[in-house]
Amino acid sequence: MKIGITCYPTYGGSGVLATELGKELALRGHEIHFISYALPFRLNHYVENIFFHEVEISTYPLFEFPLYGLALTSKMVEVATYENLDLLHVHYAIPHATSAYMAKQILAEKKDLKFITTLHGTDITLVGLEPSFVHLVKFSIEQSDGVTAVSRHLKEKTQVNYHIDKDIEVIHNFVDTNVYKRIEDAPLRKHFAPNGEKVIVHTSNFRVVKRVTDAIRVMKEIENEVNAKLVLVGDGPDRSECERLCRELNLCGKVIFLGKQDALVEILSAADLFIIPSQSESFGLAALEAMACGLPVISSSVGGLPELVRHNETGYIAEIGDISRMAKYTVELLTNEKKYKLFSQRARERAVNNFDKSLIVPAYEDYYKKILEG
Ligand code: GMT
Repeated sequence: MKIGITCYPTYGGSGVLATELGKELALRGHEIHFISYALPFRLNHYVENIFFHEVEISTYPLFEFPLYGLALTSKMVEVATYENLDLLHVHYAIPHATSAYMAKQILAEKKDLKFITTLHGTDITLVGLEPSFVHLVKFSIEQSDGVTAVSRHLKEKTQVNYHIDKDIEVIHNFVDTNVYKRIEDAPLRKHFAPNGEKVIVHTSNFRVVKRVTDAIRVMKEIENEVNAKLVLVGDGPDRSECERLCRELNLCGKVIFLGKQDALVEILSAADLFIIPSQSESFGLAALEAMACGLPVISSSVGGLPELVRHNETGYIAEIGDISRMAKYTVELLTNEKKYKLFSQRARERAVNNFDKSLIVPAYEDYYKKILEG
């Protein structure tokens, strides 16, 4: 198939998933055309069958705001026509699904361009619900030839919040468990924990919904019970507040801010536990990547996280903001070696047996075929 993929190219789960999907589809012989305003950051080496088309946004004195959605539509029309695309697969509804709908209409007389929209999270649970977007999001989802959601929870939220009874296919996030696997005796460990400390890790884009400050408060609560370090990977709007909180709680020596990093497997391999205390999380790709590296997960109970984390098997789940419970679970896992080993092994197994790319990518291929066959 010749598939156009549109996603946000910067840090974020939807862009990561879209890029990894495109790379895997290309390896399986499909021709993939990424259409976005910049090269997706995980597309960092040449892959046969992958092409990139940059959306250029012209500035003009009358345009006080960049017209990205329209420029994207134009580029989609161009690529679909000249590369003879079979379908467009857009990740994150706003504005990608709307641009795809417009491209489809523009091309209607020449070809029946199918488009599939994958819903990822805040496009549905947060931004999409804003009065300035809600009608557009509902319309664009309803007009999509196919819609997938990354969890059962997100599917239900979409149907209820937008009063949509369209069929939505649930296709969970995936990970390449051959790449995401623990490096034994990871060299980074001695940098994070030179005195044999336990290492807790969190990766995110530091938006307020991620509640990174909860991870720091958990650190404070366990301070006297476990000798541990907290490694924070990523950057975003809440980072300054997190750094301020560390100073206030006198945790500066125990919390390491790494900022944005590419070497995730190396970092995860140097850690013992992953923490994801989010207020909203449609699936939790970051937690899946950690589980694939053998890390048990302490998570909040929101969204699709319970579809990934098995309470008392591969980690523990607590209510949003329940710092004491998260701290109790953290201590439990970091002080009980037998339990830790079992959880770690089960976390890896769950990633391999349920969310490996070899299981999920064919589900996308089958869905493409179903939509193309109408
Ligand atoms: O935060 C978002 O909604 C945006 C999105 C992204 O681009 O980072 O993240 C979402 O998509 C991921 C991939 O499907 C999911 O694993 C994340 O759980 C989800 N984030 C949220 O729902 C907050």
